[in-house]
Amino acid sequence: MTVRTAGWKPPGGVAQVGWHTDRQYWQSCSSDDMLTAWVGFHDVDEVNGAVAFLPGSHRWDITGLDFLSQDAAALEASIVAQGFDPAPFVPRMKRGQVSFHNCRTVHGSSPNLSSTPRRSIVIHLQPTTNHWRPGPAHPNDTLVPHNPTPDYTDPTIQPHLWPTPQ
Ligand SMILES: O=C(O)CCC(=O)C(=O)O
Repeated sequence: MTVRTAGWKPPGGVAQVGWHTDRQYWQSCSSDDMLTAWVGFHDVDEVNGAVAFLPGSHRWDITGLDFLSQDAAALEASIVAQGFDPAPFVPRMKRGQVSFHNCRTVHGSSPNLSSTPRRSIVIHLQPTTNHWRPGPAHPNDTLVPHNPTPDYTDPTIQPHLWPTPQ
């Protein structure tokens, strides 16, 4: 588990987070079964940029989808062309509530159209089998010991939340 401050979404309708999966940023992890826990410090909804999810997308084969594209309409068209549903689910959440998403779930968030910042924190969870592999570094890699490569097992940084199944 790694805690990482994430969300400072200023008011004014500028910042948005485009569709993406967290897996695409965690290339240096061996596991496909990581989770993100997202916690808002405010009530969130469509107005102040709640995180939106594409239901079931953790099961999609996304190799044909270009999440780095700046063209949202083209990306949506390619989602449809692959036979997937681009209709998002936007959970309205009270401050302090937690949402969990699989690292392969496609998600993003819209601009904050309210008059106050939207702040949040994210917690990254990994199975104990996860280990470093060569790949583009993630900021989490700077938080963990290196022995000599990033070591995702240090319980000081990565506490166990659930015992390893016997
Ligand atoms: O906080 C947001 O608006 C987006 C968060 C997100 O995409 C993530 O933590 O993976």
